[in-house]
Amino acid sequence: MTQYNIAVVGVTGAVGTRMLEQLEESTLPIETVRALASKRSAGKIVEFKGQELVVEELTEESFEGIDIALFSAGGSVSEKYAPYAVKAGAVVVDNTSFFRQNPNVPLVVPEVNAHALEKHNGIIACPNCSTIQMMVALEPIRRTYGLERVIVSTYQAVSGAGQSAINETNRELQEALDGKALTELSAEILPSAGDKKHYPIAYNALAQIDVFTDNDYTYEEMKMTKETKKNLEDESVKVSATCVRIPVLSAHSESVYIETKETASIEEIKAAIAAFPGTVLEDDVAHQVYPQAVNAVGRKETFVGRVRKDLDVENGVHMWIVSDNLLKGAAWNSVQIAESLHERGLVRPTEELVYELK
Ligand code: 25A
Ligand code: L14
Repeated sequence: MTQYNIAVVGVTGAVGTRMLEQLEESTLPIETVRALASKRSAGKIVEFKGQELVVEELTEESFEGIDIALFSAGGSVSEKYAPYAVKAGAVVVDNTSFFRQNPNVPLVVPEVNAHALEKHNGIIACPNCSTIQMMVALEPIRRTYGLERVIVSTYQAVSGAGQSAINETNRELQEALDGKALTELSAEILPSAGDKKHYPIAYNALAQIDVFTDNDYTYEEMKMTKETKKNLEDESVKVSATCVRIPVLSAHSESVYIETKETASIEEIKAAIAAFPGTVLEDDVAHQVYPQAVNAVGRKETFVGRVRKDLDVENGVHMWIVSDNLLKGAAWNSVQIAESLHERGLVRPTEELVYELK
């Protein structure tokens, strides 16, 4: 039987370390794993199935003999190196935003559109974490009742911004507990490493994730809009998002309002969610049962609760969607795509390179 050589790019990061864990648990037949990161991390040791792997510096030559390459080291790293991986004969599963809107690149959540893998050209993109968990929760409803519009507000964990944002949050929380005034705390990363000003997240809520675009939405919000349309293969679905960072380390929560095309009862909507792979209905308000971030950490599923009718709009439904942003939102969705590629016989070199080598 075929055994794959797998590369993980950004292996020491918040997402990369989870990718190794998900590969360990995976049904994929794995021959070797190559641990790749920046020069800064080269020489560090990571563990895979009890073996020690030495982290190597990522170069254009890193992908010789590699069948599957998982990328999560930021958009600029994927832009430069993913085409070299494809050229070397690997299939790339990319976690960053760089290739998501490229027409040659399928944007895949396996429960929703695994069929889109069939026409891959060497790179498959993973949607943004906030989009992925919303897609697994909404697809069962969309399939039966149609989806007219989505209005979402997110409550996002800091780990989405990488290990350095986790460290910054813990430092601020400790300083605050030690008595420092909340307005005196310093910040270098959040709300967005790429923006000019930085604000403390300790005991705060920041209505900015990523930088602002010229329509006054942030990139994170516009990613949710565009990626929902591409993943559902439906440009007509209306999507507006407000993305907010809260001082939670892992697991994103979302308040989602939808309008379906066909009228459905709440019982029918709940049954559709409960029957769908990858989602868990956690909704029993009589016993105060609803999804919570702390319970979702370390789990691959997406949890849905507080499902209820809008008070005014006949086809309007509200719900609360929670999932581990580093697992279904990133590492697990990537490994799950690799498993789907394997099951469909799609782990193969690409004949014509359709990406630019830089
Ligand atoms: O632009 P994008 O694609 O939208 O991505 C923006 C951010 O979103 C995160 C991603 O964090 C990035 O910060 N992200 C992307 N997809 C995500 C998803 N689905 C997602 N988050 C959640 N869910 P990341 O942790 O995946 O990777 C980027 C990290 O790079 C590190 N870094 C920052 N500045 C750096 C730097 N590394 C080296 N030099 C610098 N000057 C940083 O955090 C950042 O968050 P880290 O320390 O956790 O490093 C993660 C791993 O990436 C390797 N790496 C970084 N640069 C390179 C590299 N490897 C090879 N070549 C490089 N040039 C690091 O070594 C580490 O292993
Ligand atoms: O586009 O900072 O996949 O929480 C997901 C995590 C963007 C940044 C993406 C964060 C990233 C985001």
